[in-house]
Amino acid sequence: MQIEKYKIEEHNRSLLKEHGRRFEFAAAGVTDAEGILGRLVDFQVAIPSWALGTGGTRFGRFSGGGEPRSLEEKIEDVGLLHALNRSSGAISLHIPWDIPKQASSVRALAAQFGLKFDAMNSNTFQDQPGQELSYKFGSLQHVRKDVRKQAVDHNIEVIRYGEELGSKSLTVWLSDGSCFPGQLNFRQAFQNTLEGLKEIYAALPADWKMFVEYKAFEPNFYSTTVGDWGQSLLYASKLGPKAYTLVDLGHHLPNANIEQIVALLLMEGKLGGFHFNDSKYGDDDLTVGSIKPYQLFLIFNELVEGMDARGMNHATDLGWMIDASHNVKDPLEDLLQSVEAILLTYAQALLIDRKRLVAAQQGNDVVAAQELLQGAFRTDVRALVAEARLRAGGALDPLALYRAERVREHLIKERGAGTVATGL
Ligand SMILES: [Mn+2]
Repeated sequence: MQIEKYKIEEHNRSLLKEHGRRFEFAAAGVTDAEGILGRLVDFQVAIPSWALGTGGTRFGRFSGGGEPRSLEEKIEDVGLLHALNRSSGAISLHIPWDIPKQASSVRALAAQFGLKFDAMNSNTFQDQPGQELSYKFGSLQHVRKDVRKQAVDHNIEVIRYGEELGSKSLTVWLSDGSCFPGQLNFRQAFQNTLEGLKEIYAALPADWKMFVEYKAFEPNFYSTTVGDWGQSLLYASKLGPKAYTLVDLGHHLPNANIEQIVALLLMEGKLGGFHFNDSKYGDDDLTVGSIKPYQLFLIFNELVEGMDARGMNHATDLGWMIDASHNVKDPLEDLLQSVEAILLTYAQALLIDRKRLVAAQQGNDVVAAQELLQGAFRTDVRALVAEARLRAGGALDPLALYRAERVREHLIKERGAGTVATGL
């Protein structure tokens, strides 16, 4: 299913007058509206292939129908999102769920939709059918050398698939850890993992990055071998300049100060990638901005400040990706909401008056600092984001157009009501 260009233009025409009024008002209240619009147009968020189907939990999975049945259909779905919002210009694949049978045709299909291949993701948290050795007791940390080797070989295979597609990074998330005290020797688990990561790192092409993603708990509930940003940074530092820490918003203990983590990782030049989602309790993988939008804003504040301090390009120097998946929404609507939330928050962070914030900090003016941050957070930037989308050729209201075009009904008709996309 694709949405024709003229449909988007028709939709925009019907909303243009009202939008113009709102945009004029919003732009008048902003110092550098054109600069912000340019940055919004450039900012692209990768869509993970596993978010295109309904997410499940360990209790159940409720498919909404019309889920993509193949890698090609996943690419089509991301292409559809990108046509609507012009900000979802990349797809992140997971091996073995998305093994490209013919890389050249998969590449061509993605290019047709204007999509790039973002980070490749390996999987040693499940056993695959026919797999020789089990990851029940971990992969890279495993006490047995042959299991570790199998996990290393898999990651290298993922890099090779990525090379064929034009990806430039590998994300390694390990579920390794232990469920009970005494189960694991922590130092040995760390050393085994480091040794395996080094072998994978050695197989990286020269222009690739490797992201070491951490997570506090789940599926292991006593210890996790890459459990927090300190451990990830330790691995990344020992590995070398192509290795970075990846922050997933849902992978912290409750109330962790993620914005401070982001600031320090950027300071060290070791923040490489970012996974967006939102949560109330743990790794809930809810829609970005649905639970704690102010926290997201504070994180974006540090991202913008920290990237500017190092002269980094906001759009290209970090890997931005959504990593969410859940049970109750149409996944494509959910992704439109998430991308919108990210752009709104990014725009708000760009509004912050940096000079005045520094002055408030230097003068210990706590009240002024808070006023500056919350002043930006409380600014309605929806018309700015919509204008950026309009200029990039997208829809003024992507969600409304998605519904008006009855996309899900079409997908169900085309693919069937009982399709289940590969993924969790
Ligand atoms: Mn993640």
